[in-house]
Amino acid sequence: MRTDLDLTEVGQCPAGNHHGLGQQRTHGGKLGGRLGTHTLILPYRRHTAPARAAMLATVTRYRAFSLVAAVTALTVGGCAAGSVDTGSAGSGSLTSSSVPRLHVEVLGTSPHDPTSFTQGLEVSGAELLEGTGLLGRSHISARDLGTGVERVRVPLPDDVFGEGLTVAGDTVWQLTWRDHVAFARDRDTLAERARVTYDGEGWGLCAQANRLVMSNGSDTLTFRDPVTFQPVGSVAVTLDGKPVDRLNELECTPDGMVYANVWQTSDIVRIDPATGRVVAIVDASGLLTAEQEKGVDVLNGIAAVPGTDRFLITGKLYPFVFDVRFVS
Ligand SMILES: [Ca+2]
Repeated sequence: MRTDLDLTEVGQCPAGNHHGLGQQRTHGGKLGGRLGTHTLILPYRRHTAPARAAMLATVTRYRAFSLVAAVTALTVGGCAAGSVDTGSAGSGSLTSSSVPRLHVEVLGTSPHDPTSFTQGLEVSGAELLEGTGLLGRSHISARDLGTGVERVRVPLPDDVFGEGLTVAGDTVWQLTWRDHVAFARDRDTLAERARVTYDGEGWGLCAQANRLVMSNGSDTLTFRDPVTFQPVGSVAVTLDGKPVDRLNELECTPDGMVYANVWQTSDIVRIDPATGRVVAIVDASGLLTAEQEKGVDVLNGIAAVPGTDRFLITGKLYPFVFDVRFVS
């Protein structure tokens, strides 16, 4: 149990990008270091009300998180309210007169752990891999596609916030949000084999034939070597010539396209990574009832089903995984 929270930097809205997020202090860049204020507060600000409640539940496990600190966190969280934090799941959407707007045909549903803060979703063989976030609750799991039975679940260190994942060969790469570390894991056991550091934030990840594609919350997709994880290029994503940022969970499909959840919307964009252009927008709103939406965060998590035109999609704290097709 950690008791050494540093609250001295709490109380101001940090300057920065549209998330209003400052740089996370990693205490010399070492994982497992002292838990910094930003580690708690800034992830908190990134998420909508239900997730914030979940995060507070996590945070209060730390004895030093006093009532004063909690109130301060709520205040700091409010800093972003006027910018992009709309406070509700699935609000906002992209518009375009030149790009097709597709819809979701639901073919089936299956249960999803409603405590899983989904950050990465991918089909590998006969299994569905999922990586989740939140401090103290991040994990990676593999479950049978047919039965839904979970075969293995590996927790991340308590002070690491998990993000997207993808399979490359016999390796599963799993990102972390602001810890600047990607975990290389054994595909079968999901056990950690190595760690590689990278610059900036980690959001979504998918694998093409000879490279990985990674998002960081901006409009930039970074291409990485699938073995070394080193960057080999990048592309800026645009819709009608304008940047599309907040690119989140990713999915690479055999036709060379990259699909991306757009954070804080129910839109999924289909991107041509050769040009960065969005070539279609999928409106995935309306999957949950109004009552079900009260308990969830945002849509996030997309996994193509190999050999079909179907995708599995879900969201953070969603009760279901939806088996869908994207249609006109
Ligand atoms: Ca995916």
